[in-house]
Amino acid sequence: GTAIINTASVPKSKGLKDYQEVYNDIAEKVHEEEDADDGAGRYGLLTRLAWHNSGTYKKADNTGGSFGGTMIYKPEETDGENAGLSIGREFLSEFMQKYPWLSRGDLWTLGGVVAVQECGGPKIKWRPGRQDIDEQQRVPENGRLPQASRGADHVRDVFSRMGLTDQETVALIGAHCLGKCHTDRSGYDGPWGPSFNMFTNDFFVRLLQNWHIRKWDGKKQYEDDETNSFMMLPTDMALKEDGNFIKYVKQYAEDQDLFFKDFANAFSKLLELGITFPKDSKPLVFKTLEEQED
Ligand code: ZEM
Repeated sequence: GTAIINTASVPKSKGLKDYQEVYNDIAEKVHEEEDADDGAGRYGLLTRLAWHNSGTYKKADNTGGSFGGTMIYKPEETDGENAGLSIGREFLSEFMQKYPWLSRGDLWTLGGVVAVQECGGPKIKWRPGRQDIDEQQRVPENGRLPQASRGADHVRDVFSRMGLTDQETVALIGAHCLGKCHTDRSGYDGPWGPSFNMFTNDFFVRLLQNWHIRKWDGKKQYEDDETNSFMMLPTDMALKEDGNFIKYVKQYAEDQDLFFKDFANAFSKLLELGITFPKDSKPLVFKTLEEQED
């Protein structure tokens, strides 16, 4: 078949100022809803939306990824792994009305950038220009997103299919510092730690502590020995059991600056998988709301 080329293109009149305005609108709404989801707010939800929008990418044929904003179409929309993400799309939909020149892929990935930066995470370089795919074509099939019940080989298969390295894989999964699992979405339950609305390296610090299988009638998940209040997914625990993944887990547990730097690079890359940007396109870096206060 013919190779798919997804060429980014930005409306001529739009630049950093316009995208910062959208960023600010999303950020204000995020801060208004700090109490949502029992105090988790919207950080986790919007980060996961940006990730699942991008994480269908397949390097071998350049299909999937964030370019087309295809998550509103079946079968991607009803992929079990995307359960609950309609809440995130709904949260952002008013900005689709307000900024009709912005594509879904741009809006959903920008939402992830806002979420990470507004809860203390690193600056995420971001480029605009994704184009809505409006026909129900080129919608990725189910089965591309990782399944939490599986092991290290599965995690490596999924992330290497996207063209990502072990180091990038581990860095990205550090986003599990944010938000939580919902029994009515994934069937898993609870947050990974106590500071689930702050971006930190806490996921790695906790992962290295001691865990046991939780006794409950839900899916197999882990519970911390110390307080029995936090969780790990089987795929999280697999990072600890794999000879190569564990190296990065230890590095990130020890060095939050290194984690922030590697996460920022890997997350930017994830959000751009499969997209051809114009040669002269410069990544945008947004100010947080706090940085814009007088
Ligand atoms: Zn997650 N993730 N994830 N993840 N994820 C959940 C929640 C969140 C996996 C997974 O199965 C699950 C990455 C990688 C992987 C976030 C970000 C990122 C949940 C719970 C599951 C089951 C969903 C629910 O019930 O609401 C697996 C198997 C992964 C790889 C092996 C990567 C990479 C991420 C970002 C870069 C975030 C922020 C959440 C919290 C969502 C929320 O609503 O609070």
